[in-house]
Amino acid sequence: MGLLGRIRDGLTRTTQQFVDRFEDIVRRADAPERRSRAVDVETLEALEELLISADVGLPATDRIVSAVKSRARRGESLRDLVKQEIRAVFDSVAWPADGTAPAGGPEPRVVLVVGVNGTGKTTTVGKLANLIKLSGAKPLICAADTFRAAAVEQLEIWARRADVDIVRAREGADPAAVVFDAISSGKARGRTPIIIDTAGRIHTRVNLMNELEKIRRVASREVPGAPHEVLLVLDATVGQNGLSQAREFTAVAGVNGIVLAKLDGTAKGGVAVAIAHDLRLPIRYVGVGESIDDLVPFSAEEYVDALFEEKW
Ligand SMILES: Nc1nc2c(ncn2[C@@H]2O[C@H](COP(=O)(O)OP(=O)(O)OP(=O)(O)O)[C@@H](O)[C@H]2O)c(=O)[nH]1
Ligand SMILES: [Mg+2]
Repeated sequence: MGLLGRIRDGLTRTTQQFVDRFEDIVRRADAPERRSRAVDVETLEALEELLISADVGLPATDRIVSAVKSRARRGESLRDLVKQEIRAVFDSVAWPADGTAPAGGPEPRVVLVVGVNGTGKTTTVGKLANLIKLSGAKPLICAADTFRAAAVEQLEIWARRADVDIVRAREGADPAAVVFDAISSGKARGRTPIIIDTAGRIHTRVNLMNELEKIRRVASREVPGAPHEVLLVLDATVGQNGLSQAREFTAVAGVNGIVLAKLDGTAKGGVAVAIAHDLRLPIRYVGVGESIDDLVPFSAEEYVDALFEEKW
């Protein structure tokens, strides 16, 4: 099942409310007798309010509403205009075919997973290892959360479930040293990518953020261009707060992709649009549950369909 089905599957009642309200707006605006006219002010306001309430954020909402205003000239349906505009936001930050693209480049690839406490990092590492293994690669998990003893055990359970190798830290060890071990082990055993789980950290705590810098330094010494992917895991249920976290992490840890976890538990899925629009970062995966197969590669097309299509 694709992203579309998975999001619909995990739907909360509030997401249904969003869809219902959107349907009300477009049904009126796209009625045959109104279709060739400019969208009226009440409709624009209702749309604006709906997008803000879904956490699309002001800048992206302004862009979408402005595009809709030009309808009279284009004669398109309001539904299509909104969908096209959001697609364009996502497409403008999709990964370019350069050295950051998943295929090719120096090996092992290094994927660093970062974020504040409890957003879903460890779970994401487990699910991602599974997803990558199913695609035929041989990933290795690195347990660089040396902060909590239970963190390594939690990750070992995921490694067993996904049936992938894990390099673990001794409790209290330097996380950068564990990353070094994991990359060495990956080279020796022919494993790629190395997926690194890190401790949760508040983005405003300087010493913890410095630790990430050290991990990056060690990785870049071992493999050119590493870490190739720095995935920031955001909890979709915290909405706009995720944007300020993302700004801090991007500045210090060089985040170049987002995992939007817990999308199954929120009506605020619009935050994905705000992330792409305001931060210019691509959403790479979405988490839609707590099981091993509950991580789905992000597709702008399916995401927009899930949010804005009436057929459920
Ligand atoms: N519903 C749902 N729950 C999720 C998802 N991803 C993670 N969780 C749950 O969120 C909780 C925290 O997940 P972890 O993976 O331990 O989060 P973490 O970021 O590693 O936490 P720390 O290491 O303590 O910072 C767990 O109960 C997970 O099962 C998701 O996509 N959907
Ligand atoms: Mg964790």
